[in-house]
Amino acid sequence: MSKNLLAQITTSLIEGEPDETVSLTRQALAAGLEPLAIINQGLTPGMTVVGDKFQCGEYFLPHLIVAASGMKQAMALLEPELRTRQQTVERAGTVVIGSVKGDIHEIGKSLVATMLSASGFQVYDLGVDVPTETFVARVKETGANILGLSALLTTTMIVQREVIEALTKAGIRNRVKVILGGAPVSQEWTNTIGADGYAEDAVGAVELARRLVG
Ligand code: B1M
Repeated sequence: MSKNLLAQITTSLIEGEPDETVSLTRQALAAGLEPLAIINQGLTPGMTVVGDKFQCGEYFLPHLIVAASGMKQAMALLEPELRTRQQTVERAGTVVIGSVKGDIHEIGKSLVATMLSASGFQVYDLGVDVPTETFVARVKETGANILGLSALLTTTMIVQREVIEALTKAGIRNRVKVILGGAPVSQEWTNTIGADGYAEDAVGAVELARRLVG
């Protein structure tokens, strides 16, 4: 019965039924399943399959968005339960992310943030049009090991360089891996400004972040 519920949670994510994911998560909690088991044996395997299908071209952006929304809503139910039981999800790493100063494009950045969070990272999403000094301050405060900088405009890409320079000036550049993304950004630009990695899409960003934190 409980194994069946976990398998159904996995399937609901793969099949893009977020309401079903939430309802099954509720049922699993009511049936006495541990929140960690629901995450590790129900939700996470579902997200992994969705990511794999996206990468091999079987799934597209809307599939990712729907699955990530199901996972996020289910996590919102589980997190208070985890706190009550004083359990913690093992975090893959801590990420500070935002769209750089002057850039108000948020959809792609938010998708990356959601996917990272759904993949076990602790994510601090600072939003859009984030001042360079705010990135530096939040990296310091949170002890993040990844900083994600999104830029959708050729005019705001250059701000990614400014943030890296500000991290160096603040003496914390070697503490954090900087990853870049956004339509005009490329691996070449990443190399030019001395960032640590570039990802073309949200699934790539998760893989990159995992690789960088070992
Ligand atoms: Co704007 N816009 N926009 N826009 N807009 C683009 C980016 C543009 C390419 C459209 C075009 O001309 N064809 C163009 C940029 C040209 C350039 O500089 N090369 C452009 C422009 C010019 C502008 C304005 C200047 C227009 C104007 O006012 N004259 C203005 C600038 C505003 C500003 O930021 N200061 C502007 C405004 C807007 C809206 C506000 C209307 C709106 C944004 C609404 C919002 O986000 N709330 C908007 C939109 C929607 C777009 C397009 C149409 C779609 C962007 C989007 O959401 N894509 C876009 C054209 C396009 O891209 N086809 C365009 C879907 C999203 C899932 O993809 O954001 O690429 P994307 O994210 C992907 C990857 O890039 C990657 O993963 C994501 C998921 O797969 N990724 C990362 C993103 N961030 C990442 C970070 C990572 C890793 C991967 O690690 C940290």
